[in-house]
Amino acid sequence: MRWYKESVVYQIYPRSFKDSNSDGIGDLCGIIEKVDYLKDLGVDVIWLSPIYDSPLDDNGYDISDYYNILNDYGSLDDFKVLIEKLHQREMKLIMDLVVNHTSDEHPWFKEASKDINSPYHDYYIFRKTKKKPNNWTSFFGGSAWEFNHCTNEYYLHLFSKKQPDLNWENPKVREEVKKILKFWLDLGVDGFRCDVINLLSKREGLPNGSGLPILRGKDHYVNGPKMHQYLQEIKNDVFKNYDMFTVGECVLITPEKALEYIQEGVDELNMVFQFDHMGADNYFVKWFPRKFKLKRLKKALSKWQYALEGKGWNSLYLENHDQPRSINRFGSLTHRKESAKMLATYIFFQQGTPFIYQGQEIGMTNAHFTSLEEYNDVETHNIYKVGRKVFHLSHKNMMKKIKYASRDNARTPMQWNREINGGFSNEKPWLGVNPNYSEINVEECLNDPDSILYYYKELIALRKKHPIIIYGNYQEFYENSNDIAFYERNYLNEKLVVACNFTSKIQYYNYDLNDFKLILSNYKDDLVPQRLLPYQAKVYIKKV
Ligand code: ISL
Ligand code: CA
Repeated sequence: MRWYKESVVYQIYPRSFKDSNSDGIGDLCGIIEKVDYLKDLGVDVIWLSPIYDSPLDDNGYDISDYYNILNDYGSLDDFKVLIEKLHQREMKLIMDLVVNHTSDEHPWFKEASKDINSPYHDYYIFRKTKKKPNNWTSFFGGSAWEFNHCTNEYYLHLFSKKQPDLNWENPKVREEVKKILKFWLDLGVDGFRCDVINLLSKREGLPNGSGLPILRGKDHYVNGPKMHQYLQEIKNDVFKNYDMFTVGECVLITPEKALEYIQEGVDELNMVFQFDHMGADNYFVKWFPRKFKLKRLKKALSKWQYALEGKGWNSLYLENHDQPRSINRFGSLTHRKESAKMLATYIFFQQGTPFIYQGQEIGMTNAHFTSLEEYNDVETHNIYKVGRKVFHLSHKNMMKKIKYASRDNARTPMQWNREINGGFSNEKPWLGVNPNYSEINVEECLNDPDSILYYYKELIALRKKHPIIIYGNYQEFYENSNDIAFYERNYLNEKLVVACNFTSKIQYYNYDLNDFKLILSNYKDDLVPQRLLPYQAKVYIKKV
């Protein structure tokens, strides 16, 4: 057993969590203020989205100094206090590790882009060609190449042009990364969420990709040829010397490929974040939405449950800082509380380590912005331009897409109470607060015994009490239903059953519940065994 399997992780997006010094920006001291809130919720691990020095083109996923904290967020001393406070309470902390690219304002890139003979030039992927070296497109829209006038070359950026990709072929780059890892691990960090980790290795020759200008080139940089060599090296030189875990964000990953990284014994990574279930309401790219179908969500998650069973460990999530809020996507705004609890039940009782994204535990919903200017996210603005210029879509159409899919939907400030700006800050926040903060906030939840927050607390507590929730295997029923999700877990001499209604209508199922005991439901009464009220979730357990 490794402790990460039994943990529940809580993701903090520092800019939007809590502002302690009234500048409208969340910070480390704000997080420190809320450590007891997190402890009380029962989570074991905190994952911090990037807090390193950064010009914030991509809100910190563009790092200009790996050894320092962004001024907005505080100091290294604040960070040490945070770690200490968490460790005192037996909680752990993982950092975001962003090493596929740096900021273009990182000193390495500044040197590299000025001088072809600089030792840092080979830290990045430059090509001296008349035209763009190939037809790859960036994740944020447009070409993945930018011209650098100073050296008369193009450089590769799979994300924004202010995020040049590092050249992992260069052993010096790998040494730098190991140094960074050791620095934070020696400060007491307990692991890393590794950003787009399966993009590190680019195919030699950087050949053209095929298809539409969306993720074009992916065949040549997703799970590239040297991925295992790089990760093995890092594992052997760093990871294996610490009591820590990693979860690798792996775009476009299949369970088979994932196992090559996470299979027990291989342990290049401990878990991956996969994206299959994020396609339940779109055509694989969120800018092409389609109506949510439960069957798609279940099929994707069940596939991972079955494929990793006994071989590797799943990560379980419905939200993060890149995804719109799950109630808007898979639940219902008219049954907000019921559906938030039902979604929590559905995901939490599968096998794997659950990740809660800040605000999910109080049922926060998508942002309420009406103009493009209110959005901050670089992806949102880039995609708007691509949609208008390349695909010739109307402003109205693009705004509709953005309203549904923008990453800012999940980045609005955390709603703590009904005071100004939801108690996040006394000053105007860097990103607009959702006006629904007067109804949806932590304080309101703490005063309501029936709140989503207490339900999460109960879920976490149940997980600690019943090992079957962590270790049981997974068996799905009603897999073709678009209305209900239904699965069993089995472990030693126990059986657990989870039934969830994803509709606003009453649903029935056929399953012999004799001798089962109800251990959880999001409705107090009306617990007729084979019936589910709108968005109801029920969990039963029995000894076998
Ligand atoms: O958010 C996405 C689509 O809207 C994803 O394609 C996302 O860009 C991808 O999952 C990679 O995400 C990670 O790396 C990015 C950063 O912008 C994201 O916030 C991060 O989670 C580049 O570092
Ligand atoms: Ca602040």
